[in-house]
Amino acid sequence: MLNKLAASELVLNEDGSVYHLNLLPEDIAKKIILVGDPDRVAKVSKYFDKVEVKKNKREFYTHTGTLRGERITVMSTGIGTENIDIVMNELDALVNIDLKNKEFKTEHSALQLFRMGTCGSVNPDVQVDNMLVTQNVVGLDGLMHFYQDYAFENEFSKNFMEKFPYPKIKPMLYFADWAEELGALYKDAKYHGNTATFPGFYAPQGRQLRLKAVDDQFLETLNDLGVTNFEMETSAIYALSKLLGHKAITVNNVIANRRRGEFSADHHASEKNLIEWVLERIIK
Ligand code: R1P
Ligand code: URA
Repeated sequence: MLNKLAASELVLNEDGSVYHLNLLPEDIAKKIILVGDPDRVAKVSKYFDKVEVKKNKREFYTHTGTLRGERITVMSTGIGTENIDIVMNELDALVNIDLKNKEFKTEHSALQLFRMGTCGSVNPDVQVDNMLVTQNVVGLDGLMHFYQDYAFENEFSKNFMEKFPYPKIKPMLYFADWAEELGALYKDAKYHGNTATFPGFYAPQGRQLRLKAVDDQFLETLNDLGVTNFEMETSAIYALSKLLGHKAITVNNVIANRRRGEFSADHHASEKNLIEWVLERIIK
């Protein structure tokens, strides 16, 4: 690979910021909270001591400031792994590529990424309005098939790959190799689960409104293979973090129990609880 990146490959805006995130290197901290919903960004940054940077473009809203004296960024990713592809590559470019010269930096910088999201449980015993840290993640979204992958295998992945019964869907599996280092965030989560990430909210997650999903037993089948919960970003966050040399962990608030047909009675209160719970544990 050539060291100097062409203008078509590393695309920059007129002010030198990265194309979609609209950010300059000085706009982000090393510790970054990723949320799906753009409205959640201000709900997080209102806890900061002060907010120094507020920028946005499309669904990507970023606030950077300090919390208890430590620099921190919160950014919205919108929905889906295709957005995570953009977020991860452009965040990495901000710290590991010299944007002016379009050259790779010789020294690597690692980011700490915390996804603070919502999910639906497919284990009937996992209760709504509780925190679930993703230990293993199954990517059923397809993004990582476009990258040179890395080999990953453990008991969960071996069992999953062996028994996965849908030949047209090609899973890829990743895990959190940082979880235990996270102290309270990891320890205090009520659940440590195996998350499945999907390229949609309806049929891909077995929801049937007017259209039929691939299998009426989809939720039960995945739960029998060890999957705890469904959402739409973590596979790409874990996989690209691993490949790019960053640290990532997902904490999702369980807002739906799909097997019981339950949804959080007050998901706004539940979101506030998620924000306070995570902030309390990632900044001392
Ligand atoms: C679907 O409603 C969205 O909610 C979940 C899913 O992953 C998807 O992005 O996460 P967020 O609440 O972080 O957006
Ligand atoms: N987010 C999802 O992707 N699925 C759910 O069921 C709930 C939140």
